Amino acid sequence: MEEKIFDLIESAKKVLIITHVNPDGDTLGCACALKSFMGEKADILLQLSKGKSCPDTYSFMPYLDKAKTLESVQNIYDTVICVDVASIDRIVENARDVFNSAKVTINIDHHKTNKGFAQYNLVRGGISSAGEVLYEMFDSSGKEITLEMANCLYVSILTDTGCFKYETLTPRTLEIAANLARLGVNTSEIARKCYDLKAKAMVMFQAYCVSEAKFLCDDKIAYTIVRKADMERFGAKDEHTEGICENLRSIKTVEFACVLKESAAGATKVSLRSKEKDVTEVVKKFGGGGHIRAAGCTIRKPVNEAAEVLIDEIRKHL
Ligand SMILES: [Mn+2]
Repeated sequence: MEEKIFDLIESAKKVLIITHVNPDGDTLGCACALKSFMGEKADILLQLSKGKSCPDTYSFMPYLDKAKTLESVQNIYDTVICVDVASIDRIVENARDVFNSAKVTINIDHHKTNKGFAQYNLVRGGISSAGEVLYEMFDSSGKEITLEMANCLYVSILTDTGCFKYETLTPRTLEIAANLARLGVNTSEIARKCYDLKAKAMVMFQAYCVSEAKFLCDDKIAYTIVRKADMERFGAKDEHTEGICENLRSIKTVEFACVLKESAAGATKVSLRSKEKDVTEVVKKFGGGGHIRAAGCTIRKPVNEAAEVLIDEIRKHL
């Protein structure tokens, strides 16, 4: 499949690279690496809801300033490549039309819940990051990985392994990281850009959300609610909620950590993390997906009601 997809990329005339909604380091790293490789013929699409911008953290990455948005994307692509996109519902609005009308559709991913929604699917469930999957594709092609591509792939791997912490990390992942470092990636600088240049509003807002957390079942379950009014009060942006869940999970007793975020029209977005349990089993009930220790879903209820049904479900898996 690597070879086939590589051939398709080489022969494509106009390519749209689709990142997932609420873009993270992995999807952006893959998109920038692919764009860097393909040059002029490729565009990146950022699926941002109206008035939202790409996370500031990743503004140092190349090509994102010229990325298309859901409003500006046009139906001019013969090939689309989705990167780190777990399912077709993570492609929204105009992007779905572009996807559906493309001659060739490609899906490069590592979510074990990915069912392979494109014509060509390079899906390696359980691999650390989509960036690692993409690295292997470039590596097996024999083409040179430039420093610019290496920087982008390093961002993918660094962020999706939680700084080389998660159990998806294998000797091969570390080998790849070492290869990228040999190509000239400044690993400490990238780590600093991804983790140590946070907005004050983010740190203060997260401290507040953690202080408001509720604990259940002998502190095995921890959850906190992210309310729009609180975000406004702190001047926090959507991207500033990244990391709250991991922070709660880092408490010794906590097995399940959840963040419930007030979303549009009485719906609630849920992020779920665990230490040992498979959280995809929990979010499955609500139509969600993701990874074994990190998954998400949307519950079509206001936050307080959503918290109740979610906690009821989690208790079954304790
Ligand atoms: Mn990923």
